[in-house]
Amino acid sequence: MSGDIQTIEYQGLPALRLSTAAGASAVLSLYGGQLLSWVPARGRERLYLSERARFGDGPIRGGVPVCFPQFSTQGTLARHGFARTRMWTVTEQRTGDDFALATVRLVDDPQTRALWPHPFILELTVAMDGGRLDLELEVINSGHAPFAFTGALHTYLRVAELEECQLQGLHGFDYLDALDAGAQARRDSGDVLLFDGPLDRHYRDVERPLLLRDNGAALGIHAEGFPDVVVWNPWEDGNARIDDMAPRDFRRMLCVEAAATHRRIALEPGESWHGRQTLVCL
Ligand code: TA6
Repeated sequence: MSGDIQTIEYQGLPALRLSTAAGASAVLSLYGGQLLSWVPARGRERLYLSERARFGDGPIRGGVPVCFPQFSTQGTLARHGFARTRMWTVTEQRTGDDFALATVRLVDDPQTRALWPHPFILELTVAMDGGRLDLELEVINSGHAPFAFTGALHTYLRVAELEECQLQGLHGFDYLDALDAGAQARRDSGDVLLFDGPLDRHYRDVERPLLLRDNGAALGIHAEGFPDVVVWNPWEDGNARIDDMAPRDFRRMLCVEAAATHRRIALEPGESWHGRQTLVCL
């Protein structure tokens, strides 16, 4: 038996449902090129998707939003750029005995050029087998002038209980605290990162895989190409200010994002860049 990819409608949006013979599944929305669900074989849902999420009306709260060509408010565009609110198209679907893979693409058009004057091709490839998910983002400069961008795979992990979670691997790396604007970079000195308050940290040049322990389950988080890691949880007060998240949902989610934030990535005409985030059930 082989994997399967179906074209479906998910909350009114066109989407792909990927499944593998071993029983893993994922849902990829063409709105935003956003992964909305990932259930590994014999496992539980690993992505947080808000029950109050809006679908097709602004950003979708949860899954893996693609932030491009701007991370957060690091520029003049709307926060996290426009890729997460555009319609993408499917360019490739493949399945094998133990995997399913789909690629979706976003290309510049008059609306994106009115916001950001650069021709580009953005491709997101989602590949999974029984217990592993790879998300690869490729950016191509298809124009005649150089451009530079920041961005991220803004992965919302679903956790059983945030206060029981431990994130390992960030020890010794420098970070900027986005909750303390203007502060100098600090160095993480804890063995593990624990969660007992709001957090919005931009770690730089993280060269090590991370491990998230969550109520007995362990998830490996690895990035290639993306130099930075953003860890975000709004905690109770921040949660209350987010109208598309149910109260106290902050305890069920943790964003661990593969990001390019502290240095813009520059591409000459014809050049491309790619970055990947891999999640592995351990
Ligand atoms: O990646 C962390 C962050 O930039 C936070 O500062 C935060 O507010 C968040 O992303 C969510 O942004 P959004 O525009 O989706 O509400």
